[in-house]
Amino acid sequence: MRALLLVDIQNDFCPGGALAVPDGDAVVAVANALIPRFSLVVATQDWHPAGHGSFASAHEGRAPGEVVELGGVQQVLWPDHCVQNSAGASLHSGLDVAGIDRVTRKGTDPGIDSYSAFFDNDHAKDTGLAAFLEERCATDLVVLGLATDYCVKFTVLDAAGLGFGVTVIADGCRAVDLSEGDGERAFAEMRSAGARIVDLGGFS
Ligand code: VGL
Ligand code: ZN
Repeated sequence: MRALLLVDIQNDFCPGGALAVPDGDAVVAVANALIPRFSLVVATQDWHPAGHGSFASAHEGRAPGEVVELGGVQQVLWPDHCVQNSAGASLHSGLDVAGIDRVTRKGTDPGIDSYSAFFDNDHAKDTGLAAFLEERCATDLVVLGLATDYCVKFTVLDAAGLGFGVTVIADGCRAVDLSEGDGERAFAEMRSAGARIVDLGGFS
């Protein structure tokens, strides 16, 4: 059984948002085109408490883009984003939310970030998503969303590591591209991990 996994299609990652990904809202139409083709659809939501350790504002003298250690792993610092219950944390209003069966929230522990939909960045705690998918007999995942070089990438690497067959819809993803080429390198890493990378038009 194949499930659709929509990663962090939230206002703060779209133009006008706190951590806007260039052209981020372009993924909404791709998501909406795919949702009716799946009997199981999961969306993730980056869901940080105020003052989260991934926020530059939580580290005196630090700016977004700098790297610190958080929870024992390297952490890029971000502007405050996806604060729990804020408008920025809401799923994009254009997304067909009626077609979504379950929302997995992540990044709730202030002491560690969670790019992946499955595990915190130190892999010590899991979100429960893998158990849910197994219970629903999902063996294969089709993944798209934001951002290619962070939450999509780490979600796909963990999914492949957990044994799911993974297809990534490339034109349903957009990258932060802090360094030029980060998005393309992320697709290459996902492919090396066994993921199939296709565009919506080539998906069947
Ligand atoms: C993300 C940076 C910080 C993402 C989340 O969804 O890719 N990126 N938090
Ligand atoms: Zn975040």
